[in-house]
Amino acid sequence: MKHAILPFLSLAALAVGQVTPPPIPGTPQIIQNGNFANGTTGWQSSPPGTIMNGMYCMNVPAGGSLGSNTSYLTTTYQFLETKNDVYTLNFTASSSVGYDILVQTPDPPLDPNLNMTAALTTSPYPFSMTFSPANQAPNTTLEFLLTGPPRAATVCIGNVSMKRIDRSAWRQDYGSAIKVNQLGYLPNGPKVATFVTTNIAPMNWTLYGNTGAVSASGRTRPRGLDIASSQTVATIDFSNFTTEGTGYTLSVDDSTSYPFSISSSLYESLRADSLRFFYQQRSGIAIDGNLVGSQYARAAGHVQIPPNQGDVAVPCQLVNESLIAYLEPWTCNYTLNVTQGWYDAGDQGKYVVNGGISVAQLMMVYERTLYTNTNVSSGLGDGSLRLPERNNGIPDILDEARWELEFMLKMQVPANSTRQLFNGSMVDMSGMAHHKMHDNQWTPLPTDPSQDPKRRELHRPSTAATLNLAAAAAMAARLFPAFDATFAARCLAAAETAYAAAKQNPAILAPGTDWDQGGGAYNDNDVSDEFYWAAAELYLTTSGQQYLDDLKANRYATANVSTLFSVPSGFSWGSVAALAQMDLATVPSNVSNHSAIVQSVLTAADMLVAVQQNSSNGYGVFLTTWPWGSNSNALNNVQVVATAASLATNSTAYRTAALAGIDYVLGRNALAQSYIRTYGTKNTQNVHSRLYAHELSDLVPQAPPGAMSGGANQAASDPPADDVLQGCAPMTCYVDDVNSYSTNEVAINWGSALTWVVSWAAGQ
Ligand SMILES: *[C@@H]1O[C@H](CO)[C@@H](O)[C@H](O)[C@H]1NC(C)=O
Ligand SMILES: *[C@@H]1O[C@H](CO)[C@@H](O)[C@H](O)[C@H]1NC(C)=O
Ligand SMILES: *[C@@H]1O[C@H](CO)[C@@H](O)[C@H](O)[C@H]1NC(C)=O
Ligand SMILES: *[C@@H]1O[C@H](CO)[C@@H](O)[C@H](O)[C@H]1NC(C)=O
Ligand SMILES: *[C@@H]1O[C@H](CO)[C@@H](O)[C@H](O)[C@H]1NC(C)=O
Ligand SMILES: *[C@@H]1O[C@H](CO)[C@@H](O)[C@H](O)[C@H]1NC(C)=O
Ligand SMILES: *[C@@H]1O[C@H](CO)[C@@H](O)[C@H](O)[C@H]1NC(C)=O
Ligand SMILES: *[C@@H]1O[C@H](CO)[C@@H](O)[C@H](O)[C@H]1NC(C)=O
Ligand SMILES: *[C@@H]1O[C@H](CO)[C@@H](O)[C@H](O)[C@H]1NC(C)=O
Ligand SMILES: *[C@@H]1O[C@H](CO)[C@@H](O)[C@H](O)[C@H]1NC(C)=O
Ligand SMILES: *[C@@H]1O[C@H](CO)[C@@H](O)[C@H](O)[C@H]1NC(C)=O
Ligand SMILES: CC(=O)N[C@H]1CO[C@H](CO)[C@@H](O)[C@@H]1O
Ligand SMILES: [Ca+2]
Ligand SMILES: [Ca+2]
Repeated sequence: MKHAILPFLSLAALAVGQVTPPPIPGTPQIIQNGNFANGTTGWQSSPPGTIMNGMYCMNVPAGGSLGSNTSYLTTTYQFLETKNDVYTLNFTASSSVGYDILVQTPDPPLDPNLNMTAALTTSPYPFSMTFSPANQAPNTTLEFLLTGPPRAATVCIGNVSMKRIDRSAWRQDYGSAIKVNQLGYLPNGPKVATFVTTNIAPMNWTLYGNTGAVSASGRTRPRGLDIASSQTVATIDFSNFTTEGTGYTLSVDDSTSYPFSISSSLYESLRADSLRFFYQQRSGIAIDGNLVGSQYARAAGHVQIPPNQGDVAVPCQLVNESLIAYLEPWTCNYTLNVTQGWYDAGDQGKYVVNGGISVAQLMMVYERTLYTNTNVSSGLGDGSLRLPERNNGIPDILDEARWELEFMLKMQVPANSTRQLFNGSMVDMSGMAHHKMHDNQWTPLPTDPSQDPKRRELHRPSTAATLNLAAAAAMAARLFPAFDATFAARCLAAAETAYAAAKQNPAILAPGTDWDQGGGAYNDNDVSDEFYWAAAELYLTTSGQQYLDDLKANRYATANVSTLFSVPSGFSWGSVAALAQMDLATVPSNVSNHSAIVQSVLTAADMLVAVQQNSSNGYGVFLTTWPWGSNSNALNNVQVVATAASLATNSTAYRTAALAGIDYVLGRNALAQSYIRTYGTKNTQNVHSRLYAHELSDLVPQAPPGAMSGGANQAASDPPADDVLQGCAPMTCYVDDVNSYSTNEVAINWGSALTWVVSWAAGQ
């Protein structure tokens, strides 16, 4: 029995019990002539049947096994099933001999989206089955697989009805009109809230302590229209109030904020919890319930114990699949052991490109402690995190980073391997890194990683992945020598080999067409920034002249600041020049134009502070657009401003701006939404993740404390978003629904932005 379908089985159990799920109203009927009022139109069966008392009845011969199709009833027309939508199927059925049948919506060669058993009894029983398709199925049918009664049976089926979930009653929840950082504020930091009001005159605000006593009061500052939310707002600045405490609330008129703290240890638990997300995303190791809670304990994922097919000997894509991805039949003739690493996001694929920025940000958290007066042992050192490697003599944050690095190293194409197809030619790709590895089709939500039965496949090497490996491994090579010289040397060799291979093959790009067969594309047409980053990290580690020459010849060396730092949208997995620039500015080296590099960080930060202070920005967020995963873009901009604080003489201004920029993800936003699990009164509940799809199945938990959702997406598109977010203002394009992968997924590169920022803030 595959645990991958456990949630379905549990629903099937519901169906055969005396309980039916709550009714789902409305939406168009998918099944034509489901009550057989028009005879057998739209239906076909074996053996042929007749309509009796409004039901389609067949004399099914004895024998055969569940799921085989010698006897069946099926629709003759095809219909669409949308990936990650929710459907309910109702039907009434009886059999003169009690036995189990299988109900499917088949879509070969993919697994059926609906695959549930129904236990037939002699009296007609009303079945109701709710399911959420794993894969897009444009042309599926509904099939009752009737083979298998112990004796010949008369089976009757009637009132067949299937509809999409009806979300017409959904309303956006804007939360309290007074938007605060629901975790709270640092005593010596800025304390600003945003109040949604149509009143254009200043109003009185009051800060109450947890006993209800007045702690402070003042006047709001009307700000006019906040463009990104289409809300008229005023701000409340209570920065001067510094008394630590819990349960503070702000009030204006009859509006009251959610409670928050003022505490000098405000970000300490979030620093640790943000890293716990990475531990719980680990592949290839059992997750220890003693460390993170028994509800999160799980077996090692993808270690080739059935039903897993990976990740110990993973082949390249089959040519019929790669033809769709690359328009040519690429494959390879080796397998790789690519265990370990972190699952990328809500899925269980592993991507070198996205792994690169994520592991780099974790290493930057550590490296920062070497060059600022911050002590790694507070919060990040050995024994500080809930990891299996605590107390092994190595800083825990580096232990976590190493889990991903080990995976990335394994994704490198072996030396002297056979040439591989690219653009019609056979190319030597030795030393490059495979772009990604993942299932060959999507699995349902939830799926336990150890129970994923799909074929795992390596996808074509890419220049971008190769440079991500080079950059991340080069960083590791300078951070690990004190703890594990052998590992550091292995990283350096891999980084240099990868860099040389990328120069040999500078334009093997990951195409946008390589998506939706069980994984995302992570396509990127500009790899100059990846070259710039890899050269920078290799130079900082080795002082090699070749890397410095390449760095200076790279077009990013002379690019303007907004290009280098992706201002104002924020750097991201595909735009990584900012990572290079921040490391060149902060890690000691002999780079000749060091002061110009430092100045570029300060200039980028000034541009971001200007965005924050713009009169149309009522929330103090470092964004003007809301792309997919916008919370990470906002936090990556905080990283730039916070880095400026360590480089500037007027560091207080940058520090204040960066701290205020964090408030956005913790609730100072148009929806008063804390996007971080368990932090804040109105925090995200239903992240899109196969590990944490509690909304679909009680058998799995909600996401753990510190997991951050991607957040508002002005181009949101997924089944819930398409239904409920039409015409939304960018900052409000968010729906806390497990199926909203475009607004509510979790991802390692978003978690790493959070980790960097809150690790910095915890030290303020
Ligand atoms: C299924 O049956 C329930 C209970 O009668 C009803 O409320 C619901 O609307 C039905 N759904 C469909 C898709 O027919
Ligand atoms: C009934 O089925 C016939 C074909 O068998 C079709 O022509 C007709 O339109 C159907 N009527 C309804 C009401 O669906
Ligand atoms: C029955 O199953 C066989 C083998 O799986 C398949 O080739 C055939 O098309 C199926 N027939 C129907 C009517 O579904
Ligand atoms: C469908 O369900 C049957 C019965 O539980 C099971 O044997 C079969 O493996 C399932 N098929 C898939 C593709 O999961
Ligand atoms: C189908 O549903 C209708 C309306 O609820 C009901 O009157 C009828 O008895 C049902 N037919 C069967 C065969 O269950
Ligand atoms: C606002 O506060 C001021 C000073 O505390 C007070 O004089 C005034 O009456 C208040 N206004 C309102 C509308 O409560
Ligand atoms: C905070 O206090 C300082 C010094 O008393 C004062 O200049 C400033 O206006 C106050 N700021 C706010 C927002 O009240
Ligand atoms: C891959 O193909 C090359 C060239 O045909 C051959 O020499 C090599 O042995 C093959 N490797 C494997 C693992 O099959
Ligand atoms: C695969 O890699 C893991 C982790 O490095 C290792 O424990 C395991 O032995 C390897 N398996 C094989 C077959 O090489
Ligand atoms: C690759 O080939 C070179 C010669 O072409 C040889 O020196 C080297 O040992 C080979 N490396 C591996 C890992 O087989
Ligand atoms: C920091 O000081 C520089 C130089 O005086 C100035 O240009 C910049 O705007 C200041 N930045 C902030 C955030 O105040
Ligand atoms: C074979 C077949 O029925 N193909 C259809 C699948 O669905 C798409 C989109 O709905 C149709 O355009 C095809 O004709
Ligand atoms: Ca450790
Ligand atoms: Ca790029």
